[in-house]
Amino acid sequence: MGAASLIPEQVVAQHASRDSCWIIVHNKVYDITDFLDEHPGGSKIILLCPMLLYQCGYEPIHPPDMISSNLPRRSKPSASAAEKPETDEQKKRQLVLASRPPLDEILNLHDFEAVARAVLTDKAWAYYSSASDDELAIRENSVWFLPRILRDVTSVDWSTTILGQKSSLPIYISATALGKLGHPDGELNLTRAAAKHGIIQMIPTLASCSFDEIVDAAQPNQPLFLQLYVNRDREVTKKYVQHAEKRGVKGLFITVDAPQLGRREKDMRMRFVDDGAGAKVQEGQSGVKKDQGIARAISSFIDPSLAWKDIPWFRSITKMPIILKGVASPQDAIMALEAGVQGIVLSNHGGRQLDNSRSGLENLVDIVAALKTRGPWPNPSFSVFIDGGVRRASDVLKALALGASAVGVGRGFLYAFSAYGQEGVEKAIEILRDEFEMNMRLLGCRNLSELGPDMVDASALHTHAGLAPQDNLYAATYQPLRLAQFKEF
Ligand code: 173
Repeated sequence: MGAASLIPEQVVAQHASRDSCWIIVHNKVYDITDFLDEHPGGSKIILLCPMLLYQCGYEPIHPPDMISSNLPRRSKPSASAAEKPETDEQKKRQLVLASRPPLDEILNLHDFEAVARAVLTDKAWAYYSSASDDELAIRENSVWFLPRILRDVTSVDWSTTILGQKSSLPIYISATALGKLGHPDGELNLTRAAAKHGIIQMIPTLASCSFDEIVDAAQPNQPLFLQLYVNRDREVTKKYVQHAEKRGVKGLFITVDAPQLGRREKDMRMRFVDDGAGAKVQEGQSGVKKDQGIARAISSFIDPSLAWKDIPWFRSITKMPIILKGVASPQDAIMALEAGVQGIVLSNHGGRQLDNSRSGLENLVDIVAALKTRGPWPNPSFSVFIDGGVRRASDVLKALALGASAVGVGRGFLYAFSAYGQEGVEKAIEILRDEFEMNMRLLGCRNLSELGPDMVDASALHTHAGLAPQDNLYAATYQPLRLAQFKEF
């Protein structure tokens, strides 16, 4: 294409209103004025463009086939945008990537987190790591083991089944959005590693890769689950769910703890820092509040009216097991059982939704006790999962001892592929596998059915004092009292 057809970024930025809206995707300029009202995420977010595209990127948010399957019907690429030179941030990222510790020096999932923090862009790190408000609910660890001795633990087996599907670990990969913020292959890193190691991936509704791309990357008969954000337009949801079932998905995890996205202030503040000239477009013309983080900006399609009365409808549109993801109270757990769903995930959404909401682990004991009053336990047709804060096999074993069927790991794998791609995820799985072997031996458990509440001390489970994470914002602004000062001498 000749130089004459190159359109500078600044020119595109002038077309950011309802009357004329251009965007840049993959270095092509599109006039999408007519498409504005049909955008699933609403028109406001599009009116952030082209700034948004440069800020958080089109790629992580939209599947690659989005523009080819939607836009060309209405708007052909008008021209190519001027190639953007490599930014300082990109150059720095290349240097940091080149100096990562070798993978064999990675000993645990915290190591991945540290490497991910260094290699991710500030924006991606802020999005992935942020929790809500004061970030108090993000981690929890108050259960201690009571191991048994003198049982022949030469061979130990930590394999299991999850919703009837074989899994080499009592862990599934929980859904996390926007995988391409961390690595160019996004969620496919997880799909491929899961296939190699026999674990199950839950595909997020808001994956960067398209649903079909992920399913196509899976091996024949590789079990996959789907996480669902329910659309205000139920026809969209119905089509999506039925397509997933047709493609062989083995479980539908409906997120029920996010009628509105929590305030992730790290994520929100990144927009302040990097706005630059684009902020004018945002404030003056788009009506989208400047203080929205990435997640809030793309979540407007989620239906806050979702209610118990909708469960029979979900049952009527699919035969997949239905699991409610984000349950926190015994009353809701019983309502889920009575509503006839096949399970629940006890979760506080990785501490990203209601801050100060208790962890899945903490809620597990009361919820299992409540469920026991309503029928057989363990109940083969009703599974209880937990997620949140899991970095070690010991975290998983504690949950299983207290009655969970399996445990979801989200950020742990996200950081592994952000740092090392598919290899990182494989290494994380191998580390967890080794930890299971050692911990099961040390616990005196030969298989997972030998785990039980008698092997853990959960008496400090509700003791938040002392175990509660620090409120960093408070700590940074609080001015401590000072002791009497000596005179200078
Ligand atoms: O936790 C999240 O970030 C999340 O679930 C989400 C929801 C909507 C849009 C993007 C991410």
